[in-house]
Amino acid sequence: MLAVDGGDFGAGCACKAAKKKRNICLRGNITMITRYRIGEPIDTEAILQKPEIHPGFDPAWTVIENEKTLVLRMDPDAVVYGLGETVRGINKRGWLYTSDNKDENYHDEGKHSLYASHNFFLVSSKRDTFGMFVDTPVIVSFDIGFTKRDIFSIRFDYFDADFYVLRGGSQKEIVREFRGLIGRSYIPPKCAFGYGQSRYSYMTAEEVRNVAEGYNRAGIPLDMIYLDIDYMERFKDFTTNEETFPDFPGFVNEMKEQGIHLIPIIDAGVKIEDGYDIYEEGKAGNYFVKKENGDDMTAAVWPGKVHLPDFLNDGAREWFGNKYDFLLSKGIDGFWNDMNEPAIFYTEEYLKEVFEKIEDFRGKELDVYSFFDFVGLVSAIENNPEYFTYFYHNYHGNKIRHDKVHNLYGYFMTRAAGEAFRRLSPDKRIFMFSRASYIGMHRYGGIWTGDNHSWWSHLLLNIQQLPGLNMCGFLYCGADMGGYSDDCTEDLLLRWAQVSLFTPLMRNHSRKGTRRQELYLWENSQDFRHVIELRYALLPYIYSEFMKAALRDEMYIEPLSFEYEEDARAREVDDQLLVGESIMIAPVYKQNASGRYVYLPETMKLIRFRSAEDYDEEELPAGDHYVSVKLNETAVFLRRGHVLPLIAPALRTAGLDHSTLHYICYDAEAESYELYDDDGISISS
Ligand code: MIG
Repeated sequence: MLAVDGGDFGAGCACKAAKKKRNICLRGNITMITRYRIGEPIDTEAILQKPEIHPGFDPAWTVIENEKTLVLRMDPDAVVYGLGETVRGINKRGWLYTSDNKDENYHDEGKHSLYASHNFFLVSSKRDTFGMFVDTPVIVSFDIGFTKRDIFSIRFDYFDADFYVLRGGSQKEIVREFRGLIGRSYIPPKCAFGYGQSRYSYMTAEEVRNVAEGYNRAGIPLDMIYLDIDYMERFKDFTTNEETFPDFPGFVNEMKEQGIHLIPIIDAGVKIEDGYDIYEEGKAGNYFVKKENGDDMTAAVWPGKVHLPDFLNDGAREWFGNKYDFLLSKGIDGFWNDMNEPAIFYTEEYLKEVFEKIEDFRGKELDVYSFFDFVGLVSAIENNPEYFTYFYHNYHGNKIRHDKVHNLYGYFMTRAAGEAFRRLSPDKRIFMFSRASYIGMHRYGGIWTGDNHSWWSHLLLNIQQLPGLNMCGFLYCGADMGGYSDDCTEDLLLRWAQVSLFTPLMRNHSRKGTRRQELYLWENSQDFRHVIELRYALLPYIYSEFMKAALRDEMYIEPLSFEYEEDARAREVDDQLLVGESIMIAPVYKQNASGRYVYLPETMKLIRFRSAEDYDEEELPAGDHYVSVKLNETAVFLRRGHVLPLIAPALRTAGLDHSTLHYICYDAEAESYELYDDDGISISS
C-alpha cells in the first residue's frame, strides 16, 4: 500500500495557537460491518478487507428472489448520499441510477448512467443511518423513489453480488469505515494540484509552446499541458507523431525546464496494423479480448480497427502496463486514460449487418415508421450495448463474457498502469486519472468526469458530483473546467474556475470545433490570473486537506450535513460544500448573477477574494443571507474557530516559497491548523 514518505504534520500554526481539534464521533457509536451474499458474484477486487459472509440479509431490505430485486422502505426524512459519478443532486432521492459504464457525452438529467459505477450509498434518517456497497461488476439499477416515492429498490440483471452494510456511528464514520475496506485513495504528485490546460487537441509541439508562452506572458500560473490523441502517430498507443512532435524527449525536457509537465492521453483500443509492435505483441501473447470462437475481437475506435486489451487478464495487464514506459522513459510523468468503458464506435459484424439491412430500404417509399427505423439503424451503431456480449475475458483463468464484468474494464486498465508504475517508478508518484471507473480503481488513479458541456447547469452538476465521488474514494477528481462541448463564455469560465479552484484536479479542457478556452485569450485575462493565483495561494491548504483525507480515509469535500448532522436545513443544501476542515464554499453558478443566497449553519466569516492579496472579511450570523459575489470575486466562508493558510502565489507549484506562509484566522483565539507537507513526489510501499 502506498505510504507517503517524509510527510510532516503540524508544522503550521496560526494565531494564538491552541490545541488541534478534530470533529469525530458525533454519536460515539461503533460502525458494524456486515457482509451478505446473493448468488455467486465474480470478485471485483474492490474490497481489500473482507469480513466473513453473514447468512440471510440485512433486515431493512426485502429480497424478492424471482424479480432479482431488493426493496427498502425509506423514511420520509431519509436522505440518500453517494453513488459517485452520476447525474442530479447531492441527495439521490427521486431518480433511477444505473451502474453501466458508458461513453455518454450528454450528461443531461434524463440520463441514468455515465462513465462510472460507484455502488456505495448512504441512507440517512433520524431513525436509521446506514451505508451499503453493492459489489457486482455487472449492470445494477438503483431506483431511489423513482417508481414509488418512498421505495428504494435495487434491481439486477444477474442476481449475484456481495453486499457490505455499515451501521452505527455518524455519516462520516460510516464513510470512513467503508473507505477502510476499499483501501487508501490514490495520491498524485503535488504538481497535480497545479492548474492544467488541455484542448482536443494541440496538434503540434509549436502549438503547445504557444500555449505555454501565452500563460507565461499573461503571468497566469500553470503546471501542466495535456496532449490529446493527436500527439500520437495515427492514434496508436505508445507512439508519438515524429512530424508534428519531432524529438519528443527533447520537447518533454524543454517544457520541463520551464516547469511544465506534459500529460499525454492513452486510449484503450490498440490499432490493428502489421509491424506495429503493440499490436503484434498483444496478438502473440493472447492479450486481447476474444470472440466466442477464440479469434481476437475487432472493434473500431479512433485508430480505425482495433483490438481491446484484456486488462482483466493478469499477463495482459502486466504487458500493457509496462508499455507506459515508452513515455515514462521520455520524461513523461503523468497520463489520462480514455475510452475505457470501453467505447466502441462499431464492430465489424454489426456494421455488416447494418449495411445488409439498409439494402432492404433501398428504393422503397419510406413512411414515417420505416423512415425512423432507417434512421435508427445507423444511430444505434455507436456504442451499442450489444457489443458487450460479443467478446470474452480471461479472468483468473476463467473465460467470462464481457457483459458479466463490464463495469471493471476502465478500473483494470488504470490498474494495469498503476501496477506498472509501482514496478517502473517505485520511488516517485506518477500522475494519472481515468474516464471509466469502478470502486477499487480509486487506489490506482483519479478520475475526471468526462464530456460535459459549457452549460451553467453543468457547473452545478460539477458541484453536486463531488461529495459522492469523495465518499467512494475518488478524492482526486475534477470536471472539464469551462465545459468540454459547446462554446464557453468568459463569465461561465470565471465562475467555473472559482469552483475548480477547490477541486484537486483543476483542468481547463474543451472539444475540437468549440471556442478556445485558454485563460490568456479572454478580454479580462487578469481576472483569470487572480483566480489561478488564488488556487496557488491556497495550495498549502488544499494539499494538506487532501493528504489528511487520503491518509485517514476521510473526505476532502463533504456535503454540509456531514458536519452539521442534526441541522435539518443543512441536509437540504445541495449547492454549497465543505472543503476540508476550515471552509465552506457557496459558488455562484447562474449567469448574470452578482450574488446568491447562502445558508450558514453557524456563524462564519465571509472572505471575498478579489485576488490572493486583495480580500475583505465580514462575519455573518447563522441563517440565510443574500451574499453579493461579483464576477471577479471568489467567496470563501471560514468556519468559526478555524484557520486558512495561504502562501504567496507562484507561476509553478514547485516555485511556492514556504517562508511566505501566512494565515487568515477566525479570531484571536483561533485554533491551530494542522498543516501537512512533504516533498510532493516520494512514495514508499
Ligand atoms: O471520443 O480524445 O472524454 O476528453 O478530448 C472522444 C478525444 C474521445 C473523449 C474524452 C475527451 C477527449 C476526446 N475523447
